[in-house]
Amino acid sequence: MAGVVEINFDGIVGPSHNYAGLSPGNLAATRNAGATAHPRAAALQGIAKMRANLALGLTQGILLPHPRPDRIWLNDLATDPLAAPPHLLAQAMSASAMWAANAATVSPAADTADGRCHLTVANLVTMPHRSHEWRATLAQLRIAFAHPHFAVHGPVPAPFGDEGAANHMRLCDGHGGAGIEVFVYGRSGGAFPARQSEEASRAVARRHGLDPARTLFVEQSPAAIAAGAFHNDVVAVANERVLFAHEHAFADPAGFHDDLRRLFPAVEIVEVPAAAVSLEEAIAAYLFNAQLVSTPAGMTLVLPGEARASEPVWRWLQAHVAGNGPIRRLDVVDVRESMANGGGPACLRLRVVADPTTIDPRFLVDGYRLDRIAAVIDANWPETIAATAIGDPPLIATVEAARLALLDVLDLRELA
Ligand code: SUG
Repeated sequence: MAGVVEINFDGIVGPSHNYAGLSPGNLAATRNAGATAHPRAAALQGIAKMRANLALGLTQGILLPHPRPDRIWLNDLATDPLAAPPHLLAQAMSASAMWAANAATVSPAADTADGRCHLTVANLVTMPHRSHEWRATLAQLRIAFAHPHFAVHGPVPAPFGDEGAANHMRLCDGHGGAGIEVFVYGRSGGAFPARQSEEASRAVARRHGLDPARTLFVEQSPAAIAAGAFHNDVVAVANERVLFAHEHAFADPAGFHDDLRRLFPAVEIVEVPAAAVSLEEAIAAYLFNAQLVSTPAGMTLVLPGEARASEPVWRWLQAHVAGNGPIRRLDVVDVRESMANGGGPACLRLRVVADPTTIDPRFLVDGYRLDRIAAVIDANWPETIAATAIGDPPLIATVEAARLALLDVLDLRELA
């Protein structure tokens, strides 16, 4: 199809962004539980990242903050923001929808039986604060991808945990061509939950009409989950022919690599050995939670500032770029407010391969539209949220009004 490109849809950081420590197994979020958050700065950091992506020549989209607190969810639990116990209120107030990599799994049209681009909204059932995201995500996906070129699916039923694109990779010769889709699941039993179940991954592949001969189901290494890789995208990322992963990302790396080479002989596997960067260091610095993107200037890794601050990580990257490796450029962005909750550059975006003219233009941005969004954030997002203030009625009123102001500017009042 003419005009097919990869579009990164970034979740705009919502006005309720806070540090409540709601995600066991996500070490950054646990470490920062109780800290004071800066929603305005967080959202502006996200906007700056989008501007950097535009400057790289990429097509950029957005997903919007969800209604917070989630009154529908609280109502289903027979409570409301004034009466809810603190843990439920914190779960209803989370801005976790900013991590758009967990919004859905996307299979581009070139991979599917019916030639449409399929999206399955993630159920996120493992974490209570994320389990209620799917409804507001689905509402947006149905608007943004209403064109018949797309098929938008509801969530895989519980209890099969599905965390969306964060546990999915695609290797291909060019984004518009047919790809090999790789679903990475975890097995439970360790200290931390394995959020992606094999059952959910297989269900998504069936729904999307993927060719079983071009689809792989790969187990995440229990050691990676134990070290804090609560999603595969914390230890691996793929783009076009390149798989970039830590040595200990997968339970059986040799078997996975063999399968991949058999299905896609052109694959270039860049594995970072533990001897150069330990699993712990890679997870702390979010080396792999980077956007690996194709740009006119060559394949670029969009990294968080924390990766540059890590001596072993930066040394490895410098050596790779200086050598003949497939990653040609490094681009560093500051997303530290999101990082403190375990969300790096790759968590903040959902990749969709499609012709931009088939997408509702209200979900696409250029510099001018980002200026307008930034102005709304500047004027309406709280400057700080202390963990003890999450349930304060004046804060709730500010958060709700801020989101409505954004919907107005984007002409998306139907999401109110
Ligand atoms: O699900 N953090 C998110 C981070 C998600 C990162 N996404 C990807 N790796 N793709 C999570 O653990 C913390 C929220 C809190 O504790 O308040 C949180 O939900």
